Amino acid sequence: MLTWVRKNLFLSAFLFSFLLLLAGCAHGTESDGALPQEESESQPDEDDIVIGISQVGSESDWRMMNTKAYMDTFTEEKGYYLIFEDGQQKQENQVKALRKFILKGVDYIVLAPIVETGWDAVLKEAQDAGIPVIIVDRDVSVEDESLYICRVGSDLMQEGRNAGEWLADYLESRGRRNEKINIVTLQGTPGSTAQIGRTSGFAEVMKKHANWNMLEYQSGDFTQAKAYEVMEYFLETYDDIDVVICENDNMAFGAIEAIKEAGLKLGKNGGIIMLSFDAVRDALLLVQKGEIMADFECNPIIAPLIEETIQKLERGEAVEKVQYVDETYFDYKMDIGTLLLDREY
Ligand code: GZL
Repeated sequence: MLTWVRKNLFLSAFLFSFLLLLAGCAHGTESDGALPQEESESQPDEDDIVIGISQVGSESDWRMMNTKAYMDTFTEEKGYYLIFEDGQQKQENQVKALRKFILKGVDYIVLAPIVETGWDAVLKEAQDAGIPVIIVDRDVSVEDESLYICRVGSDLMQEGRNAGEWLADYLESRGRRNEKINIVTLQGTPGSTAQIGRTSGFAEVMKKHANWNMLEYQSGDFTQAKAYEVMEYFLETYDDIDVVICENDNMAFGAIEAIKEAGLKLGKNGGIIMLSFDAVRDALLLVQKGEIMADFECNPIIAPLIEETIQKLERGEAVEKVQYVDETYFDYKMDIGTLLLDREY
């Protein structure tokens, strides 16, 4: 596991520096805390479409893939001038970024909101400035839904339902339909759509199974380090955990590390049943090993659908208020090796 962690730390560091390099192709300054980037001297060409993207942060493998897709899609060669701002997991940084985009008079604002609430005022400022806002990835909860044009992302509640239905089928197949099942959940960032949706979607299915017992919910904030600490606490507190739900793969990596250090087993032969969300490459390798029993995909490559939406708006065409990307799931019974061959992330 240590080698695995070292390999992945190297890979993540490489990925992060690669993205920093890539981000250099975009324009803009990191919000406080990250490496400062020079404001680009270049100005948009007359007919460039100027897009301001406010990203949540760089908290997970999923987020890195999501950011890379923006860089790969909104290129200068294709007539885009991209101003990318990393929110560093802080809403105030994202609000600052949106005000910067408004001042610059961008053509579109693309916002990946870290949490659902607290956006009404700044979205009203964008509307008053005549700048269309596209909400991406997670959702916002605002009084007036005309404050944004549309949302492009995942049906996060359905992902939670899918996980619950998969667990019900699995337990049935193992003759454990009526057995008492003790569950703990490592939740994502509190108040984020991914946390709200996955938690409530799974809870909807749990209502149909009186023998399922949710011992506790704790936030791992979508990070591996926090999840490791939370899983250590769960293992010290409960001695009969049957199922661990991790609301993203990076938290599953941390939870698995803590479970292994406690000398406990994972997997179908009497081990802890680990369910996760995102289905990034490193997690699918753990599905292949049977350490994650099932992983519910959250497609990070939403940039192409956002570009399609912007092109429609440029042509004056109407767009759907909510557009979901296609998603599936992977489990221990599947031939993950073959599936990985042509997978983008
Ligand atoms: C889901 C996205 C979540 C991912 C996490 O749409 O917002 O944020 O599941 C990421 O990996 O941190």
